[in-house]
Amino acid sequence: TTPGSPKRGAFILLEGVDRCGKTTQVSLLTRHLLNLSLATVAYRFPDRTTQVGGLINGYLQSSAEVGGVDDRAIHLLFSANRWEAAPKLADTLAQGSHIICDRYAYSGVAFTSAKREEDRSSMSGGELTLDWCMCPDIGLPAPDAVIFLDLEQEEAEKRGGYGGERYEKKELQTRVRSRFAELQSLDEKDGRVPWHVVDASKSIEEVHQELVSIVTNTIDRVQTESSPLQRMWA
Ligand code: Z5A
Repeated sequence: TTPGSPKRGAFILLEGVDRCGKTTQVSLLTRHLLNLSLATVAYRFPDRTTQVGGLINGYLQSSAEVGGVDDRAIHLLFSANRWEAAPKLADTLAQGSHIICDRYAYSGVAFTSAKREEDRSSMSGGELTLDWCMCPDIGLPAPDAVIFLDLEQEEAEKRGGYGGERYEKKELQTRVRSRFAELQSLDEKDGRVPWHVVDASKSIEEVHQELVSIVTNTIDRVQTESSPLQRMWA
């Protein structure tokens, strides 16, 4: 930060399995910060409004039985969808706005690395290892905190049956949850991006209060320490 320029905003990421309440909490948090007159922007990935996002949307909404898209190709599209937003993310933060983001690179890695059992229509061979899946996202702006909304599969299912999208299946979601845990351990070993695991089975208001406290502390830390924006897995 040069003298006179605003302190950068904090980049807060919400991750979790399907139905854990990310969308609900992102909008509550965004409203909370805006009510405090703190400039805040909500992001979500995939961003289905771009051309790349349109391809992802078509893929997610088509039946898994309809083959033809290689697992690696779709993985790279999800990553491209983040890279096309990366300059805007970095700019927004540099201008002093906070970002509350619904899914990001951790979802990218967790879902692709968990899907092989599901997507037998895939034409690609070999393993989709965590390492392989992480590579395309190396260097993206890194969040200052990951908030993982943790929800048992049985609880998630009580929130309504899964819809028709390709990844909304019980076995896949269970594997995704354990991939997230592996990514959390990697970040904890690395010691740069802190994770906060929150019990998402509590009421919307209880979860919100817990997130407000994490977000407030993260903003304080980022702005007090003037910490520079980090890069994902670099
Ligand atoms: N994906 C990928 O493969 N690779 C990538 O790189 C990325 C994503 C970024 C679409 O994502 C798919 O893309 C997703 C991962 C994959 N596949 N799956 N599964 P998406 O973001 O578009 O969709 P989603 O994340 O699955 O969103 P969602 O279903 O809307 O879930 P949510 O945002 O976590 O939950 P919600 O909409 O806030 O709440 C769900 C319901 O529960 C709703 O009725 C709420 O009122 C209710 N709710 C929320 N909180 C509570 C509490 N605390 N108690 C009770 N009920 C609650």
